Amino acid sequence: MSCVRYGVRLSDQLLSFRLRAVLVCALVVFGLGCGAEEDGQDSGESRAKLTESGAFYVAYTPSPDPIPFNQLFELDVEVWESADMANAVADADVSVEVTMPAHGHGMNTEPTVTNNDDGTYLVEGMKFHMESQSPAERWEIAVSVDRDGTADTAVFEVMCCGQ
Ligand SMILES: [Cu+2]
Repeated sequence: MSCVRYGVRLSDQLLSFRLRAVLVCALVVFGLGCGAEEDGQDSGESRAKLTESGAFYVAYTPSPDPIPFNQLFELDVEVWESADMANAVADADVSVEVTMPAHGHGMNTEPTVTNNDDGTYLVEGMKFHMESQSPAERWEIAVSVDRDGTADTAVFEVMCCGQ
């Protein structure tokens, strides 16, 4: 909005045609830039977030990174009490459920989770056997954390594969 107001004010000052053309180009470029940024946020594949009820903060790092298509990969999952990452949660039960919601299926492998007793959890046996042709065909990695009766889940959206 401020861009538009600014443009109108400048044209009121009877700028030369050439200068106005440059200004319009700049506005177009600026607008496209903003749009691309918003698209990026919409389809953003955050690797760290609060669980749905805010009980934990979960982050993951795949290995290899980026995740390869149709090959086994691992996740290094880290769990904290809150987003400030001050206190690691080392004594939780962590489980992972992976689905491709658009197709109503999961993986063909059964991942295992090993507690490293330091707030990190190793997930082995992951494999994405289908590629995401569009954001609708994303995979979702639901990481569930259960500690002392407090259970909460963070769902990560992942496009398969590469980039
Ligand atoms: Cu599928």
